[in-house]
Amino acid sequence: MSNNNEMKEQQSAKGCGGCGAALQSVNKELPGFVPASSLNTEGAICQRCFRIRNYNDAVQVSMDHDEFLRLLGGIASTDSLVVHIVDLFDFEGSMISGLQRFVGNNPVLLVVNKIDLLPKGTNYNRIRNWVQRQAKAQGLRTVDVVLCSAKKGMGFDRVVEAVEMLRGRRDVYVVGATNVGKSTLINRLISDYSDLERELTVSRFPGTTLDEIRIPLDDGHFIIDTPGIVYTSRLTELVPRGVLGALLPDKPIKSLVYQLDAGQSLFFGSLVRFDYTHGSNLSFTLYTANALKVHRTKLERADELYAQHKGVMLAPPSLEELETIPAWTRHSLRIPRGSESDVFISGLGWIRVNGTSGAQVEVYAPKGVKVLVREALI
Ligand SMILES: Nc1nc2c(ncn2[C@@H]2O[C@H](COP(=O)(O)OP(=O)(O)OP(=O)(O)O)[C@@H](O)[C@H]2O)c(=O)[nH]1
Ligand SMILES: [Mg+2]
Repeated sequence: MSNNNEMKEQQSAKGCGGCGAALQSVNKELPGFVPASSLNTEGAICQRCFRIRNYNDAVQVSMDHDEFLRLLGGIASTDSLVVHIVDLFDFEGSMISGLQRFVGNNPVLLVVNKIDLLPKGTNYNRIRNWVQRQAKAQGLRTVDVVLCSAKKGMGFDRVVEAVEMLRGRRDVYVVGATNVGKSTLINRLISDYSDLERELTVSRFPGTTLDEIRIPLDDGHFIIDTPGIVYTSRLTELVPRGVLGALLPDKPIKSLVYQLDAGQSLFFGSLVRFDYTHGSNLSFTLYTANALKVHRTKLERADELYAQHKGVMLAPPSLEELETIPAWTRHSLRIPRGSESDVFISGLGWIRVNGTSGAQVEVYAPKGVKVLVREALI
């Protein structure tokens, strides 16, 4: 009995205002920990959020996948607008497949975030058409598609307009894979369009938000932040956190052009290997984070180079980090004749193959990473 009471005194019905985890003062290692003295303080945030905000700390806690699916599945029985955010830098990697099944008859607004990462001079109309075609091909029914940068504010008037028009008098659920910018987008909505004094925790590491966070709107309805879905088909979910700095762009991508003959290979650190095996001399344009080092070599030397230099000259990851990443699997890809195509590698970016007369490439990527050929984005 007294034990029970003691437990109650150490737990709170409140969720952390930053990440949504239920506040508790029992275990420092678990989500939602706060010292007992702050347990019932209005607007308290947990120690993890405090550390992320003040020290940019990378505290990792894992989210239960079933718990997440339960949360997402619950949306079907509500009357709400669903805002599905995807990351344009990892489009196929961050689309929720089968979203329709979870959200029932509720309308879906597709928000394509992080457009600030595209190279300067990108034609956004073209991108929007591309997104619409891809979404349709994947069977996603959307009431509208909006492109924006939640971080820089680009296109944000359109986001607000679409949300206001489509929600009527309903709640708004913001859903997406981890790290696509859900909390960043809601923070911008709150700070630009309401007087609420609160801030959701955002960080450069996937898995920041841990539970639903309901933020009141002025008509008695809510905008609801949700934890991101973890897809292990994204390279960014498979690598140790120390490697993320080289994978996630934080500035507009400066695309790099490589003129290659068949029989040449590119190494992206020792994370991914790209062999050009058959075709004429072609240009390959790399859209990956500027911080990621690319190394070119002859295909016949590639095995030896990797064996000798993985984790050192071919880095990141370091040798030690490499041990923790799944071994490579090989993807044999055909680039159709006469097409402008991207070889997309989820979490790494993509390689555009220009005006080809047909080509064959082989991509080696950690097992599970989504690799595919698509119509060129840019
Ligand atoms: N370049 C760029 N970065 C962005 C944009 N929006 C968000 N980010 C960055 O993406 C990272 C993740 O942002 P969050 O808002 O925490 O993402 P989230 O979807 O809430 O992530 P989880 O809570 O892990 O599911 C942070 O480093 C943000 O600064 C954007 O429009 N452009
Ligand atoms: Mg979040």
